[in-house]
Amino acid sequence: MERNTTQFLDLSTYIDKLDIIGDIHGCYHTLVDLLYKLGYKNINGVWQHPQRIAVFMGDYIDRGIYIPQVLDLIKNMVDNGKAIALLGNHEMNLIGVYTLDRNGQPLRSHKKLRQHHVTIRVLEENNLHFWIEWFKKLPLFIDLGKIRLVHAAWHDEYIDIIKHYFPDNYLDGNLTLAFDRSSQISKALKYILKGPEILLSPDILGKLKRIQPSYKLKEARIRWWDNIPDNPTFRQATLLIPIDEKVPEDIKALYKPYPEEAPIVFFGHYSLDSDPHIIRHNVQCVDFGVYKKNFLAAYRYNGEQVVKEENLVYVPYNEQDIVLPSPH
Ligand SMILES: [Mn+2]
Repeated sequence: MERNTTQFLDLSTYIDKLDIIGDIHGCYHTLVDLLYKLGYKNINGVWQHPQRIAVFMGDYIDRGIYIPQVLDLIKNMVDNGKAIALLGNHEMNLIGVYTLDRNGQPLRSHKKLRQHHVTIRVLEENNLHFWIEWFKKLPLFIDLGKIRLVHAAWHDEYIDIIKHYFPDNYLDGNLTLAFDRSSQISKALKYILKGPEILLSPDILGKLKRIQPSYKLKEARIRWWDNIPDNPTFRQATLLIPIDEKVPEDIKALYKPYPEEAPIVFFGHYSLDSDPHIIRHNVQCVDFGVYKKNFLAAYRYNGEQVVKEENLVYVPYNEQDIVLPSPH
């Protein structure tokens, strides 16, 4: 089997030398700040560390305008064996709006193009198609035994479905089922790339707008790693929703808590707006919301059994990065 160039690096050789970097969303200057802080240098156009490997957790595009620079930097590292880049839900969405089914219809509705307005504006059309092909080759998850890496959420059964459907671990072949919401493979991809969610009612959204004006989603993201109590409140069951009303759905049907004794799982996606902190001994989010002008974070993994606060390295949003609001 021909090896996919984005996955040729044997990460198991670097298991105790990984720098796991959160969602960048076009914030190139902040990324350079973080790489400097981690001891990486630009040598002949390739950012690198003498001993370590970077793992990028997906969501390179949308929101910030320096997307071409971010993509070039990451692809150069990947091509030179200095980094691995995972697929994020934003890249998956972009693939969907530009891939046609056999009737010539996009796999993901063009009504969803608005999410990508910055990406489409800053990439030339040719480059847009080049990058979409590159995204299709990015790994969907990585399981190194001792640690696991995925854009949003880990779920053993869904990972097994993905392994079965995409044995090369990237979005190759016919993607129709992957974007058909009723299929098992689309549910599996949605879980690992977006994490489990609940749709918010207009009533809850209204309350949220008053207490948390920065909240822009229509869904609530479930704390999937937690053993959430029965009949929980939004505050207990979700992220970034400090409301003490009960969740009206059976939350247990929507997610599977991540076991306390499982390997450490690293993910991005959640754009947390607090200071970077440890989530749980075997659960670590590395996305602290750079596009919200918070932090770009990395976890420096050195082979430990439980995550440690001192291995979180982060830099504040760099004002040279320009983030454009999503149109409504
Ligand atoms: Mn994401």
